[in-house]
Amino acid sequence: MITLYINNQEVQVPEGSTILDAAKACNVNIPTLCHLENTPPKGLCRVCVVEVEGARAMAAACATPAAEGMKVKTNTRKIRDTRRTVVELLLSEHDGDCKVCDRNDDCELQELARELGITSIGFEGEKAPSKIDKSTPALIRDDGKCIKCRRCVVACNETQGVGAVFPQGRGFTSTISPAFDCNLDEITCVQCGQCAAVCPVGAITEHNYIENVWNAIDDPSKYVIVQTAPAIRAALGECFGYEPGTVVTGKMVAALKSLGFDGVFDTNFAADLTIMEEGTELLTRLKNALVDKKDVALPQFTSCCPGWIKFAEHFYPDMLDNLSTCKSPQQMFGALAKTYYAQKIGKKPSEVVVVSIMPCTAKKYECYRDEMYDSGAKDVDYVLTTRELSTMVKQAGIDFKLLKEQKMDTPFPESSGAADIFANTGGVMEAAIRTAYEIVTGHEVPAQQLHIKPIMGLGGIKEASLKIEGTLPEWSFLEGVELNVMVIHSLGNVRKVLEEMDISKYHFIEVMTCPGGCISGGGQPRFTDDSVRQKRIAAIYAEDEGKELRKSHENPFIKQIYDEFFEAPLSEKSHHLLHTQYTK
Ligand code: HC1
Ligand code: SF4
Repeated sequence: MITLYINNQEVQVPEGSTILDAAKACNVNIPTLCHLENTPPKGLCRVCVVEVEGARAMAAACATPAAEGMKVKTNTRKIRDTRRTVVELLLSEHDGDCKVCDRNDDCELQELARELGITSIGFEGEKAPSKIDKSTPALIRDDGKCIKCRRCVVACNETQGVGAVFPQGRGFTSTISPAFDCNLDEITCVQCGQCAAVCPVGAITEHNYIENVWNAIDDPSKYVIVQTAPAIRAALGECFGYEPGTVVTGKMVAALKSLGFDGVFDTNFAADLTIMEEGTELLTRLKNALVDKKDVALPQFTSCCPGWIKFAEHFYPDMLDNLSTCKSPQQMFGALAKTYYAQKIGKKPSEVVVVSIMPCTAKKYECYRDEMYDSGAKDVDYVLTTRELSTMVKQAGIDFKLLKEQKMDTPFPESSGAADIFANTGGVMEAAIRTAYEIVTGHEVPAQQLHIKPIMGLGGIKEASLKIEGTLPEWSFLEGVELNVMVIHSLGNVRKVLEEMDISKYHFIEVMTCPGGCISGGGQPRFTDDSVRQKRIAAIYAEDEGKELRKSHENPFIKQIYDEFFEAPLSEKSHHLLHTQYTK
């Protein structure tokens, strides 16, 4: 350990720590606009300058190693003046108007200018060129607002292994953008929005559909329903001052009803449906491979994450047969809403508008895919992020904290704990195993044994082996089989697995594009670091553990929908509405 002094406060940190780490360890805030945790320091923005006793020049705290006996000052007049100059220079070339910016009141640059007491800008700078790219349904990029901090470059290249954006050109005309001045829809961008999640300003934001949704709500000829993804409930509260990891399901439902939606439903119901379909698909693939000796694509990969689907299409098209044919829960819900539910309420698919609240920007892209019109109309009409929902609530003047909790509407009022845990890495796999194990053995898994510890938590590549014993006669081909499963999150880790590992021994692999899974999707409240991720994940597991229904196949409304509509998993009707095939 190293002992050093920050503002005369003694602090101990492990070897290899930076001054920024040491300050954090003793709760001293040093501002930074470029640093991202778990990534190498960049020292680009120079906002984190500090004075180190005996050093000739000020040091960037994010890039300076902590040393034994070091004496650091983080808030002298010289430091404040320097930071003010740095921020004024950034503002002088920033082509943004806070009043009309999507990030107004949620902008790190604006916040820093306020903290530093900047009331005028002492420099007349050349403005960076403003090119606005609205080419994708997921994201909007504005070069003019970019402060070249390169957080998005790190998120896209290192975390996601995509490499869609990087520095181009030099001087004032330099940009952080796709190569050859392309738009995002012309390159391999998977529209995950991790760039937008880490952008400190309004240079990359979600493509906003709030006005479209208000218009639909105001249109008397439309019946507008909304579904909420598993991860929203553990994060939305942050937009209204709650601590990360506060579950606000009941208030969220009440807010959506106040906004004027005709029906408020849970994507979690469709997550339970996904488990019925995807679990049955896995067992069918295993039977075809082990009993009928057919040439079957194994391991089966989960398919609920649209960023992952797009990544596979761009980079690993030979793996597409390995993807489950299940649509994502979002899209299953849309297809169900415009058929089964529309029939129940006597409406045509075209009269029903389906809005999704998702933690994810790629979901905006997913609903426009050609495969997603199986109801006879666009199955999901508009996708709003958690952040956009909070904006709508604020626009409507609703005091979120004062709302009385309400329940989701029928005919999909309940979902299982297995559906809750879709929100975090490892959850889809655990949910699938809960159901598959009981189908195959007929034995109930006791509540204390439902979690599969090796695939929980923030590890990027996790695995487990589960020995199947005591099968029912029809599943005897699985007796004694070790079911090998893997769970991966962040596409950079997926690339590592697919490039460097032999995956032939695995039967089922879960992939989630974003770090930690949907709980830190590109549309969640900013700023998400590992401590926030852990709190949201803990909240989701607590939801699951607090439920009586913890397995998808036990959900009585799932049983009802198979009785009334689909007949059985993988039936002809379910193939038509709930499944699709991705082709090269
Ligand atoms: Fe997700 Fe999913 S879990 S992909 O992370 O399978 O976005 O929350 O809605 O569709 O259910 C996202 C979350 C979400 C789908 C489900
Ligand atoms: Fe890269 Fe994802 Fe941003 Fe596209 S959306 S530029 S893939 S981080």
